[in-house]
Amino acid sequence: DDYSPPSTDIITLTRHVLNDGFNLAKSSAASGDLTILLASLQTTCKFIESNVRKASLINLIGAAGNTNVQGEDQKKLDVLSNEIMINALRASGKAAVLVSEENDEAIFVGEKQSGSSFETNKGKYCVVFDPLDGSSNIDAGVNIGTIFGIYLVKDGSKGDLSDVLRPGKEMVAAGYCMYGSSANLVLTTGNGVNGYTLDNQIGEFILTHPNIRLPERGKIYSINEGNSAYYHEPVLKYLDSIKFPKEGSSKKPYSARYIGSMVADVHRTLLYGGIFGYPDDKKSKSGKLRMLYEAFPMSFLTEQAGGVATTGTQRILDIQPTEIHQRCPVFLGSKGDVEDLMSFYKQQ
Ligand code: P6P
Repeated sequence: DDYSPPSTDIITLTRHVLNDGFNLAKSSAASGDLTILLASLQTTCKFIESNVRKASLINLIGAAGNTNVQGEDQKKLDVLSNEIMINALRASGKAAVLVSEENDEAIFVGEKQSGSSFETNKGKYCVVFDPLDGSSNIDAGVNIGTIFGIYLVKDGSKGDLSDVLRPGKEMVAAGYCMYGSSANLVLTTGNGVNGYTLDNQIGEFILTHPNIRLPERGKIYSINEGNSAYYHEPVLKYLDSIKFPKEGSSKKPYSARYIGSMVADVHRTLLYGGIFGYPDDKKSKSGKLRMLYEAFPMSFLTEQAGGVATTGTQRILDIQPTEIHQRCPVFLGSKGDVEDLMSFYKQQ
């Protein structure tokens, strides 16, 4: 019969990061600081998940009345998630600099906070994050998520802006937590990509998707074609090539899947393959997605899962940011598909 006894060897995220050969940044491997930082991030995700889960029940839906640095209406869940994340990361004692999509300026941990009675310890990690990406979808019950990237402060640095204005390839860890039918946390510390599912009964993220690898090619493209009128030539030619395969070629047209929530679109791309894109166009000169806390973490995950992440002409992780909220064009996904896209830029 197909009964299999419940596993008694539960691999939680914390155990997996601690013991299972994760390639932690050397200095942190000894002290376990990254593990403690990731533990505080997990707590944040559990907190946010529980609020997202019951949002409409406790009337959290709807604008909180103020707007964020992006000029978008801040939903109450945004505000809550941002505060939870900042407080948890400060309290971890492992952070030096925080950059949030919801805050105009970077936060330097360890400085006396106005109104707070306690001095928080400063750590050696910088966390850049979008506490609740895709929040415009909250009211419709569409999957949303938390995205984060982690840098080790530069040697000798006490933690300043230059520690976060660095190419994504200098990140030591990155991940997201998607709040959907279950809460899925997907993480890399530079040694592959692993997925964990939150078991609400025991409050632990359990390893459910070990060593996620992108297929060489997929059959799905994910892009907001409502922007087609503004697209540059290479994008239009690429889309044409996958929607109307050349006569006689064995290729079939790709399927279109666009959720409009980056975490959900990237999660599906990592698991099923294909290509996700938010290109620059005649209306948005640098595209829409934020470099530090959307493009970099998702590109790091994509490369660690065997995929490619490009602006169309440049590897995203190589870009040197100059401003914490700057945007960049994004194409990421299966190697074969993204390289096809890049070939249309090369023909320019
Ligand atoms: P559009 C959500 O607001 C978001 O920041 C990302 O999560 C998502 O990929 C993108 O914007 C969707 O943008 O213009 O297609 O609605």
